[in-house]
Amino acid sequence: MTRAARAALGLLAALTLAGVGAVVVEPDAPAPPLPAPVTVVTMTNDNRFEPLRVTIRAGEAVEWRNTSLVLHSITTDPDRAVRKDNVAAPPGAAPFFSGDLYEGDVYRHVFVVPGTYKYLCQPHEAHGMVGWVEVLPLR
Ligand SMILES: [Cu+2]
Repeated sequence: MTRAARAALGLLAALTLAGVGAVVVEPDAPAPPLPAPVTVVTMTNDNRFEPLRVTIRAGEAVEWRNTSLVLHSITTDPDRAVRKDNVAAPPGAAPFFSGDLYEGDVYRHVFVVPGTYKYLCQPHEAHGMVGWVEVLPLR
């Protein structure tokens, strides 16, 4: 490979990692790593998850952003729920807990096990602050 071709490939890889442009791969070159898609859910001043339900594929992440002035959290852990039916996860999925999320904080979780997850915000469970993540199996 010429130096120019190598430089062009390097630039393409950098643009790809930055989420810019199409991926061009030479037939004999290994595919550059693509970042897994991230689905964003915001946590609002009126104690809601927006959107309420998201659907992703196994191996993808959901990123919760506290865009409010209020403390929120995210958990699927039944031990942190007042009502156990406010959380759910498929068999084999370990419960998770974000910890306290203040204004501007971000929490990301990668979902590996397909199935339906129901999660809550611990400070606002009584206000009905719950949400759902549907994780589809790999194609
Ligand atoms: Cu909350």
